[in-house]
Amino acid sequence: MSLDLKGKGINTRVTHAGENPDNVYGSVGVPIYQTSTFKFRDADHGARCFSGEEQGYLYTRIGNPTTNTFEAAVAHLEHGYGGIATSSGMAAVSSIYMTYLGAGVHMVGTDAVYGSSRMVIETDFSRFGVEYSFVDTANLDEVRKAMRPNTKLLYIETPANPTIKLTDIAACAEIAHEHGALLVVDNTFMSPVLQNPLELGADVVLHSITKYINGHTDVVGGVIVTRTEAEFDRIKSVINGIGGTMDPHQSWLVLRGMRTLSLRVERGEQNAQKLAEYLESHPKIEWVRYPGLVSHPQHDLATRQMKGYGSMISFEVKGGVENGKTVLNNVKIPQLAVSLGGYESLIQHPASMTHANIPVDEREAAGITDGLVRYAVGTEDSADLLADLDQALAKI
Ligand code: LCS
Repeated sequence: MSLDLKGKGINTRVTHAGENPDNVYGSVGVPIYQTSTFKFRDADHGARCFSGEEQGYLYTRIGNPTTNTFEAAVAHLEHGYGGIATSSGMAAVSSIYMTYLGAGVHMVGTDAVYGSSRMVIETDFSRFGVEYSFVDTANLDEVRKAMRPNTKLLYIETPANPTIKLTDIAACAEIAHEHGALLVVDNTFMSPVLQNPLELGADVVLHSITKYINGHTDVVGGVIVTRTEAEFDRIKSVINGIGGTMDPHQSWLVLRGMRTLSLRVERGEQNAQKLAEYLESHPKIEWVRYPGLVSHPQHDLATRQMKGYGSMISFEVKGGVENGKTVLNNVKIPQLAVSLGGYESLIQHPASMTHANIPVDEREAAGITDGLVRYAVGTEDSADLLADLDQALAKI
């Protein structure tokens, strides 16, 4: 018997969502169905499974019990119809583009999205005649102005990587729907614990589960959750064909990591708030961007649409790139690496790393300046993180 999670708190839901009792041996842990294919009882059974007349697993690119358990868990946490796990976050992003875009179809996107989410449109999808406008979606007038009669997709990332600018999800859902377009939200920075875009009117939500959902810096993966069955069927059919599926072992690892999601998110946020306040009061810091600071220009929107402020901070050290490098080279606890959302703190320089594939003028127009440092705050002790940053800043 599965537990009824209706009305339960987020910690209970993260712990038990998608629980899949093993009816054969009664294992509490989810088994790994490490198989590429499934056998049929007889020819008619195979035909019925393929026609959809009977439910059954056919082939792991199309469905696998371990992966389905993970998909059901995330769909539950995002309050959606169904989940589709993918081999990477970019497989999720590209499959959504593949589903909704085509020759002569236009999309509007957040200008400061993760570098590759923008790069694949500008250099690859454009080759197939896709039209696009990347604008500052924090400014709703810019979003409205960018919409065209052939706009089918409004694609936003909030908070955006790495500017930590926010976009109003409910307002964008209204704008998209008025124009007959769909709203897709990359919810990677918040995880399903801190923000649920489908509840705010979005049609599709996606995550790079490489980040918070897995949380242990040992798996690359993605997941898509749709609000309706119709959108689920459209995207699922593209992924089945294109083949960006998550494999069963990957799904098992991610489920294992996900069970501590709410604990990690809570701890990371407590640490981030303290670090952001410390940075804000430090004389060598030019500016700090963190949604939990009252000085964040969209602090009110953060409080309205998010259930917490997350653990991503961006800041600029006075004196520009050279002084920023001194901090990157002298911190001892955060490792100098791209990615985020793991249990450990990481620090990086977007202009030369995660966003280096965006042309300089576009990158700067999107607010990703040369001096911006991104700090992904982990679950260490805040006193240790503060002392470490303090000694690094003292080296300037
Ligand atoms: N969406 C967001 C918001 C991301 O931050 C990333 C990766 C992706 C999608 C793509 O996911 P992946 O295919 O890597 O699982 N962001 C990275 C970052 O900021 N540093 O390294 C990767």
